[in-house]
Amino acid sequence: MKKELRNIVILTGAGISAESGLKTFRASDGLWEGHRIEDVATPEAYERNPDLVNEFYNARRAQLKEVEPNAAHFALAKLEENWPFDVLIVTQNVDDLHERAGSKNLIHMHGELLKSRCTETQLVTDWHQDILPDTISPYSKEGTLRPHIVWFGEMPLEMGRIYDALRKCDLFISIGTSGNVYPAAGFAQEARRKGAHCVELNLEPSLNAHDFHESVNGLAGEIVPKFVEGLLAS
Ligand code: BJW
Repeated sequence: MKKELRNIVILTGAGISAESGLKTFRASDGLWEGHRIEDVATPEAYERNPDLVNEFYNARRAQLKEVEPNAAHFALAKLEENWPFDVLIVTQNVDDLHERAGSKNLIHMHGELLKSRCTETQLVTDWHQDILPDTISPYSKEGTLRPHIVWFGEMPLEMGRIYDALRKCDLFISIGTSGNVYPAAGFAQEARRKGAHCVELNLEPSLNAHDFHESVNGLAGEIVPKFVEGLLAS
């Protein structure tokens, strides 16, 4: 790394939460086991069978109470606290482990398990219990509540702010994501085009590993704290 590093953008995916006990999506024992992805992660599937989709997210919401952030989440919070310039975490994860570890500057681009959205007004509210067939929206007479989750074919959240940060960052780090899902899988290319140094920290090379200047393969709980220590010492 030659140029001076100031602003950092970090993309995280399911792999960062794996050592906390949350399943990833595309491992052989992944989250979609028992559910075809198109049965649970599209707006059409939700219209067809809201109960199935709600059950899937109710179970994952309940599981959040049983897991804790791991060393990788804590290392990123430490980086944000001690780095003299901007650190933005853009997570594809819908869990709340980054915030529980202490990260503050955080975008959940695929939504949050602990929020629900009114189907009429699109208003978002904190939601910690199950969403049931008769759960009515507090915001409208007609509306129901749906999980505040970005499904395939829907626009990820806060894209303007994310691309702005990607264009201004000097270092882009991708952690625990397979590079299967866009637009997140295109972030490294965008940051690199604007001159950022790009690093991948993942168990195995992702589909877009060629977009990175540097790759470290291993468990996030081990390689992320080590990488952060190196940055803070630089
Ligand atoms: C470890 C580890 C350890 C394990 N330590 N590492 C054709 C071409 C290009 C794009 C498209 C296309 N057709 C359609 C599209 C767009 C589509 C898309 O990308 N489809 C692909 C399947 C091709 N994308 C969209 O639709 C997105 N919206 C969009 O593009 O909007 C634009 C637009 C919209 C409308 C009109 C016009 C334009 C929306 C995407 C929404 C994704 N939603 C999901 C589910 C919801 C959240 C939830 O239920 O939790 O988000 S899908 C799922 O995949 C989830 C994840 O956030 C996302 C990414 O997965 P992730 O995190 O990478 O997990 P894995 O399992 O894949 O990988 C884990 C990695 O960790 C692995 O590499 C392991 O090795 C590693 N690992 N243990 C370190 N301990």
